[in-house]
Order: sequence, then C-alpha cells, then structure tokens
Amino acid sequence: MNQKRRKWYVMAGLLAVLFVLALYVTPAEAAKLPELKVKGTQLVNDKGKPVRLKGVSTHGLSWFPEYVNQKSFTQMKKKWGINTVRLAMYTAEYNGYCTGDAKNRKALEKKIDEGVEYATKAGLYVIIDWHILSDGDPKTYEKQSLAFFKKMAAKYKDHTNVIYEICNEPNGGTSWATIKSYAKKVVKAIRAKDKKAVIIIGTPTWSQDVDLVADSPIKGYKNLMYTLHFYAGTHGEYLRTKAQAALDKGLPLFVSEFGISDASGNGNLNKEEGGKWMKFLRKHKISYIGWNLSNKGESSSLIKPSCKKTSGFSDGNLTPWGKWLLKQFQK
Ligand code: IDC
Repeated sequence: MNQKRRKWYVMAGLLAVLFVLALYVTPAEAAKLPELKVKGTQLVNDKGKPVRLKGVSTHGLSWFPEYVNQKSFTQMKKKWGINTVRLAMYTAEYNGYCTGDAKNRKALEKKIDEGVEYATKAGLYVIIDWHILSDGDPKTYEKQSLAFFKKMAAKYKDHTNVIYEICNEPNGGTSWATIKSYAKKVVKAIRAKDKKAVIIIGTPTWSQDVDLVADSPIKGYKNLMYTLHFYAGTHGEYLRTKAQAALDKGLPLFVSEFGISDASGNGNLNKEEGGKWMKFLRKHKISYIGWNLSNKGESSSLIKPSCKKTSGFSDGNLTPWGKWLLKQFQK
C-alpha cells in the first residue's frame, strides 16, 4: 500500500469512528433543554424569552404505569406537539407512595427514573408530581415528602428539564398558612441540592385559591410557581377572576392539571368553557398540562377504553377530550 492510500484509509477510519460516536452522543446532547426561570409571573427560557409548557399528565403511576414508555413519550413530542410530561405519583390512593409498602415505593421510584429518562431522551420537560388528594393536608406526609424530594433533587440537580411539583391539590379546608409552612420546608430541602429548578406549589381548595396565596407568597427563593387547576365542566368565570386577581398581584401561575369534563374527571365535556380557558391561558402565556394519559373509562382519559395500545396512538384511538386537547397543542 502506498503512503497516500494508507493516509486515506486512516482518515476514512477516523471518520467512521467519529460518525458512530456522534450517533451515540448526539441524542443526549440534543435533549439538554434550556434551563427555565421565572420572571415576574412568566416562565422564561435561558435567554429571558417567555416559554409556555404544554403537555400531558399520566394517570397515577401505580394505576397506569404502562403508558410511561419511550415510544409514547417520543410520539407525544413529535406528533402531538407537546413539550412536557407530568408524572403523577399519588401519595395516598391506589398503592400510593405513602400508604403502600417499601416494595411499592421502590417500584414507584423506578417508574419515575424511567419516566425522567424517557422524557429526557424525547426532549421533554418532566414534572415530578407529589399527588396528594384524599390526604388533603400536605403535612399528613410531610416527613415522607421531605425525604422523597431530597432524593429526587440530589439525583436530578443536573437535569435542566426536571420540574418539581410538591403538592398536587391541598383540600379539606387546609389553609394557605399550613401549606406555606410545608412548602417552605420542601423548597428548602430541594434547594439544598438543586439551586435552580422550577418548583410548583399547590394552593388551597384543590389548587384554586391562588388569589389568597398572592397576598402572601413565599419569599427568598427564585423560580417558584403556584398551581392553578380547573375542570371546565365545573369551573368557569368565577375561577378565572380569582386567577386574574392573583396575576394582578404578581403571582406566577402554572396549570399543572386541567380537564374540560366535570371535576370528578367524568361527565360531559364543556368545550365552550374550555375554549374560554384556553384564551385566558394564551393571553397570560400560562403553561398547561391535560389530565390524563390512560384508557380508563371516564371522560377525562385521553385514550379510548377499547384501545389497548400503550403507544403509537392513531386519531381513532383518542377520546373526544383527547382529540380536543391535541388541537390545542397544535394552535
Ligand atoms: C381522578 C382520576 C380517577 C381516580 C381519582 C382518584 O381521574 O380515575 O379514580 O382521581 O380519586 C383532580 C385530581 C386527580 C383526579 C381528577 C379527576 O388531581 O387526581 O383524578 N381531578 O377527578 N383534581 C380535580 C379533578
């Protein structure tokens, strides 16, 4: 072999190695999403430009774990146009994190690890949701929550796409003073490890009394947002007025869960009221997450009960709510 030809082979070999390396390295690199910040009431990207997160919440991770898979996450990003997925981990209901045994807790943590990994590979932001519900006061499982979020924050502090939601929907008359005292502890625990991630804080009365919270938000930390939830079949203008009052007082809101059925997650869809809500959210550049990615027989499920697939959904596999929500993502 002459000198020239040998050089050529070496070059070609090097290029091939580089090509293969690029194949492995690029997906992880591409998935590093811009770090998010809160500026005024608005979520912004690393360049200070307003960002709206739009996405889908899982049903309970113990209930419907099968929908947390790479194919479904990638499809939702590419075909549905979402940029965020929420991993809803019930604390009390149905093999909840705090009511089940140690094995169950381990399984749930594994599901979250998988969910974060799939979301990261798909290029999605991912919300880790401490889904309190029948345990109406977040202090009921405060100790467990602190341990959980310390663990999560240590694990995910370098992920730019992870968001922590620390108490889905306080209820049962739990006051903002009580929630605030819980939230201050959890935020402090998260910030000990993760200095910047966005943290979403639940508000009284199933995350509706944002106007009350706006009178006394948590001070001393950046990148905190507050939860506003609505189901358009039950909640209309009255709740938008409360939300507007909160925004006027400068409270950053995040709609980490909503539907257009009634508040039970079932019943008729109210598309007209849903449309009014979407207009309101658009006007204020508020992020929103639709409930829920499952085929449970209720009108707030995105997938028809007859569809047994857990990815690769066609339009025909979607419920009327699923079709409606997809149209919103594409607007
Ligand atoms: C509902 C589910 C339903 C489940 C129930 C458990 O859709 O399948 O049996 O929880 O109590 C919320 C909650 C969310 C609810 C949803 C609909 O955050 O957990 O899911 N909802 O009721 N707040 C308002 C409505």
